[in-house]
Amino acid sequence: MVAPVFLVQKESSVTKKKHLTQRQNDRIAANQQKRLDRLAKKAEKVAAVLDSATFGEPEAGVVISRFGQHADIEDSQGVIFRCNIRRTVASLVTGDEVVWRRASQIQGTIEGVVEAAHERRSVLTRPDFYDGLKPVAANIDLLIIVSAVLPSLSLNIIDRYLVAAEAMQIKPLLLLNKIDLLSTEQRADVERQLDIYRKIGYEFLLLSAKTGEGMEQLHQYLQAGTSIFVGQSGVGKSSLVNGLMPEIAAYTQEVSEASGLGQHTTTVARLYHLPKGGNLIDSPGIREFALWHLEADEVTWCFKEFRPWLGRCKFRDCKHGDDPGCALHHAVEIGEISAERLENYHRILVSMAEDKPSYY
Ligand SMILES: Nc1nc2c(ncn2[C@@H]2O[C@H](COP(=O)(O)OP(=O)(O)OP(=O)(O)O)[C@@H](O)[C@H]2O)c(=O)[nH]1
Ligand SMILES: [Mg+2]
Ligand SMILES: [Zn+2]
Repeated sequence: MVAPVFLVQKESSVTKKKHLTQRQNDRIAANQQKRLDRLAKKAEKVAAVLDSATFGEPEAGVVISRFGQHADIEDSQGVIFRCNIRRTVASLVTGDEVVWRRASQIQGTIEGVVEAAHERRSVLTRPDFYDGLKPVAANIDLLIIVSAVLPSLSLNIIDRYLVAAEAMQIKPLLLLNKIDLLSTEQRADVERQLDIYRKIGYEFLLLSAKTGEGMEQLHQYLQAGTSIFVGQSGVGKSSLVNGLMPEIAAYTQEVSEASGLGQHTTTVARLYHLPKGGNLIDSPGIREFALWHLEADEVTWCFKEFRPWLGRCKFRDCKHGDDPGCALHHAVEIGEISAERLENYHRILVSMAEDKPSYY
């Protein structure tokens, strides 16, 4: 099933789906109206604050986190200021480079205002069922796809993320966490499964945030540029951040105790500077990365090892299913493409068609 966290259930029967689609549409419209009303109210408040405040000279800054109408902006000295965002700033996410001005007097919790955002080098987006394609983080150099080996290793989910990484042209790194939970045989089995990716040219790391195994290697990948952890909730993204930066672990603990939830679930993306260099963004877990926004042809292209074989099928409109003379199937037979990858490719195409919201 393809769905961001808070999503509707997949409907199996066609009639049920039609019925629900109408209900979904009504709900979407109602929710959108509510959201617009809320936003308008907030914008009024923000405008009132901005009108009554005076600001210093424009400065350069980086977005550490974004919360609705506010953003935490880091100045060139590494100090963080909570800022309002001008309505003229169309989109602002963690990692964005901005021009901002500090308030001459703090207004409530607001210490400045974001005036403009620079053009992005890269952007991580994900399709939201209600809002369309939404940016998650900007100026990313390395997309670290975090999975946990237990309860089970899902190559299908990994393949979805790899498609997203290829589509966004951001270099991926596969990271398998919680290997402390595996027996020697289970570990050998996982390594064997991952060999598929090694052959394609994707790098992967096995590690444990719990025991610290593999953390040294991870450090090396993170030293340059900005990396982001993505993956399902509970795979251990925040635990890895804590392992990399022990000094912030206490902070995370405090926050979660204060919330009384007894859980650490991350709710907004946040950028950290690593002590050995490089930036790391921790992001909230998502169930699965939807790929509605891609065309079937694009998905095919995003299976990197398929590329040399494309255009070589007997039929120009080959769907690479059981069509005769399919070059991809030939490549599977001679061991150049893994059967699992071709299978997951078809699963992705099927799920894209099934789960796409009606207005996409
Ligand atoms: N055994 C074991 N458990 C781990 C490891 N890493 C994390 N965990 C546990 O897995 C659970 C989830 O960890 P988090 O770091 O909160 O997961 P997350 O990916 O940040 O989750 P979200 O913020 O919801 O996306 C916690 O109970 C951790 O203690 C590991 O290497 N080994
Ligand atoms: Mg987390
Ligand atoms: Zn084919």
